[in-house]
Amino acid sequence: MTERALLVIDVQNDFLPGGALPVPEGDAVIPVANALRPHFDLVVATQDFHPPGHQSFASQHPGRSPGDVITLHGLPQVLWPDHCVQGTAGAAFAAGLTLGDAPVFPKGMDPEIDSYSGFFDNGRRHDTGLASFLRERGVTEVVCVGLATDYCVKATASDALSAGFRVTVVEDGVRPVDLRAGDGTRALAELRDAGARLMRSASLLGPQA
Ligand code: VGL
Ligand code: ZN
Repeated sequence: MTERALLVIDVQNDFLPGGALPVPEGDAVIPVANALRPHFDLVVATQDFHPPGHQSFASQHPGRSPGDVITLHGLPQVLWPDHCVQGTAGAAFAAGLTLGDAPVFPKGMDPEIDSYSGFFDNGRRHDTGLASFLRERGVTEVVCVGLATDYCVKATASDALSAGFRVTVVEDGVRPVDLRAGDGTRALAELRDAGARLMRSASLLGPQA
C-alpha cells in the first residue's frame, strides 16, 4: 500500500517569474519537485483553474487593485491579478515540471469563491475528493511542495492535517508570495505549530527516505 504521497501544489506558469501572479523564485520549486517525484509511488498535482471573471480577480471589482482585501460572500478575500484562467498558458503546469501520469485535482472553478486548498474551497462548501482519493490508496502522509507557501501550500497542508494525514512541508520546495514581508515564514511556523513536519528535500532524498 502506498503510504506517502507527494502533493505538487499549483506549479503553474502564472505563479512563476514573468507570470500573471509571480511568486518570487517560484521556479526554484521545479527541480525540487522533479527530484522528489521518483521517490514516491503516488504523486498528485493540484491546479488553480479559474473561469474568466473569477471573483478573486481585482479586475472584477471596479476601483480595487490586486492586494486589496474585500469581503466576498462573508469571507475575507485578497484580490489578485487575473491568473490561471482555464485554457490559457498561464494555467498550464510549468514546462520543466515532470508530473508523469500524476492525477490532477483542479480547484477554483466556482466563479464566486476562491479555493486555496486542494481539499476544499475557502468556504468548505465543495470537497475536491482529494482526501478520499488519498485514503482509498492507503495514503497516511502527504509531502507538500509547490506554490505559494502563504496561500495554497498553507491551506492544503492545513486541510491535510485536519483530514488526519501526517504532513511534511518541504521547506526548499515551496516559495511565498510575501504580500507582507514574513508571510511565508509565518505560514511555515503556523503549519509546524499545527503539527506539520518541516524538512529539507535533501533529507527526503537520502538513503533512509
Ligand atoms: C494561489 C493566490 C491565488 C496559490 C492561487 O496557488 O497560492 N494564490 N490563487
Ligand atoms: Zn487563484
